[in-house]
Amino acid sequence: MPGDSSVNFSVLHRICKLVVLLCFLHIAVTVVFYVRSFDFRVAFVQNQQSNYNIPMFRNTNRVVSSGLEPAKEEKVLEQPVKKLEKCPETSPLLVGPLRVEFNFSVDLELVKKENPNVQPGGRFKPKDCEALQKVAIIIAFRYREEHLKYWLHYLHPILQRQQLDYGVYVIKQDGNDTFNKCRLLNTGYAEALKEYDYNCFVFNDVDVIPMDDRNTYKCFSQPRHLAVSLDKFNFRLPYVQCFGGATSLSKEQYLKINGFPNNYWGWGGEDDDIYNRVVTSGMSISRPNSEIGKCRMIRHNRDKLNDPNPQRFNRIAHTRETMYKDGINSLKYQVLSIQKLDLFTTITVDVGKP
Ligand code: UDH
Ligand code: NGS
Repeated sequence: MPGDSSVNFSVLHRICKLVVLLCFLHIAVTVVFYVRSFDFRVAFVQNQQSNYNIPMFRNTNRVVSSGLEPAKEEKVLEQPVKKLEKCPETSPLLVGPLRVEFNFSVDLELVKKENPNVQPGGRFKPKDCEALQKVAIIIAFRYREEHLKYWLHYLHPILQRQQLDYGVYVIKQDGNDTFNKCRLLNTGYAEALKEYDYNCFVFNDVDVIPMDDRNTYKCFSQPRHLAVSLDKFNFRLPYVQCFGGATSLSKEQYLKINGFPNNYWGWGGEDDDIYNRVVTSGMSISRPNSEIGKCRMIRHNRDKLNDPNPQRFNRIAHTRETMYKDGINSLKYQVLSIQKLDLFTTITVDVGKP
């Protein structure tokens, strides 16, 4: 019958349609599963290829939001922390002799812009290699803001080129009593160590600027005198025991001499006492040559509250007897404030009275 055959045909047509639909569905499901398993395999291969163990990956929660709905937390697998190679013994970034002048005024905002890699508190470490030393630079300070600006302007670029992992600490004596440079330097040593595992300490007068970036602000096998040829002494060492202006001591060397004397109030002699400590401890002074060791000192008048200390000659005559009683092991101070500024950390301290 013609009616029957048309019914049969329509049924057949529907069955065919269903089969085609099922086929599409099957293909779609297969594709979805295939793509998912592909993602997983890529992730697995990446993990296998990495040299690092799972703890090196930090699984952090990143907040993502389209801006229209509340931020959601999304798990993001961070890149592995790359182990950097050690920096070379001599930095390839050094340029040698530098022009150092003090006939312009320094804008610290500009210094900050020119040194974008310096972190708050005056901290820096090279990005491409692991620094050989962790250096805390300590400056004893009071009423020398203009000098400090020059120091920051010149030193930050030099220290970065020297590929050091460094921090700058300006230790400011509070109040109006006689200046005590060594108590401030000892305080700087103690406070810097609370913040980071420094293994080298540079003690730099705020008005002394190196004129050659090959004069590396790091530590050597013997305590180092860095400011060896100052312009004010016609680029000569004024006397062989001279150990002032800028020096570096490793943590070990500093502890071996029991740090610096705490009882020199006012100007003079404290650097000679440190020299005596070094020699008494069986160490010697290391120095760069007089070309590399050239430095400029900012000319200035004698500071108020830092008159020559009349007791200094008597004190340096007795370093040997006093050095193990008076030093970092007997240091007393009170921190009044710590400020992390853009280009340095400033610590204001009460170091007591004479
Ligand atoms: N310092 C201060 N404020 C002071 C005194 C000293 O910040 O009031 C710091 C500063 O880092 C300075 C360092 O301590 O660079 C050494 O100071 P100093 O007085 O021992 O040495 P400086 O060579 O001056 O700077 C010596 C007196 C120069 C008199 C020159 C007269 N023409
Ligand atoms: C010596 C001082 C040192 C001082 C050096 C340079 O005489 O503390 O001169 O001084 N020693 C004594 O007084 C015992 S300077 O010309 O840089 O002001 O560092």
